[in-house]
Amino acid sequence: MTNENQFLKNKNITEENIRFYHEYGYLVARGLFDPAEIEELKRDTAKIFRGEYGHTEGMLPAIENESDVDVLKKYVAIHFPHKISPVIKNYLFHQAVTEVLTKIVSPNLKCMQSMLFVKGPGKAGQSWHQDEFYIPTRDKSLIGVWIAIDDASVENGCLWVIPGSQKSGFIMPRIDNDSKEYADVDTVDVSGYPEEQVIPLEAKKGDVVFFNGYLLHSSLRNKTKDNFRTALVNHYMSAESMLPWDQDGKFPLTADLRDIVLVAGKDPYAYRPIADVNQPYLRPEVLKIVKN
Ligand SMILES: O=C(O)CCC(=O)C(=O)O
Repeated sequence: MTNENQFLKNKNITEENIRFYHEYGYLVARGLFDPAEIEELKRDTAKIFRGEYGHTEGMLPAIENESDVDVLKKYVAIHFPHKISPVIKNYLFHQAVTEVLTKIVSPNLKCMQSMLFVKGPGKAGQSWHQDEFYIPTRDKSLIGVWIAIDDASVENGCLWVIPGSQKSGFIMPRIDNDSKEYADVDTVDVSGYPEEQVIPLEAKKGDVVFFNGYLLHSSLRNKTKDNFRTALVNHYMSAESMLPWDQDGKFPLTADLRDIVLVAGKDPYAYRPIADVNQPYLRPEVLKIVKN
């Protein structure tokens, strides 16, 4: 995709960017996080997986003098790191990110999920999916904010997207996955899309990809020998929409899961208390089918 409107200019979102987002379902902001912010996130990643914010089930005991690389090699990702790390929590409110989100999602904005991928050498990618399959909003406002903490290339497993695939506005059925590229046992079948419409979004550390909750996306296995592909992905939606999210059956279905962080504007449901039900957990290396 050669359309320049996919890129923010000077970190500011323009009318052309907004139109591009609605047409194609994603935007790229080069260098939205500065080197000091990336360094802070990098240090925090090691701290989280070393268990310095507390033990998360499945974390292996720290070995004396173990290097960060050796620690991080053992994991794929942690979900909800913002629940334990004040650094990650703080970055949910990143000003330049919020600026973009309030223009393309809503002036009233809430975050319900963070995920920190380390994806070391050899680790599998995520099969084709739409995030609203997992996190259903009422107004199709879900958006992923994918922050590159390391350079992400085709070789180490960057994001792939199908621009415009969000436009159908429906959730596509899933079939068995037999590709070794992916950790998942199922996937959306994307063979109906022309090959040239399926594109990688390579990124340098500090770049941010914004993508719509209906956009088909995936990532391949990290095929490098010594290269991590660290990325923080935070998910946001309009505060106006309720969030009937049962976490793939983990919690009883409620009309509106209130385990959210209000990031901008007003919360129309502020009369209902905020919940704290999600706990950080390690992403397993192989993922099971979660829904039919
Ligand atoms: O970063 C990746 O490898 C996949 C991220 C993803 O699929 C998501 O955030 O929904």
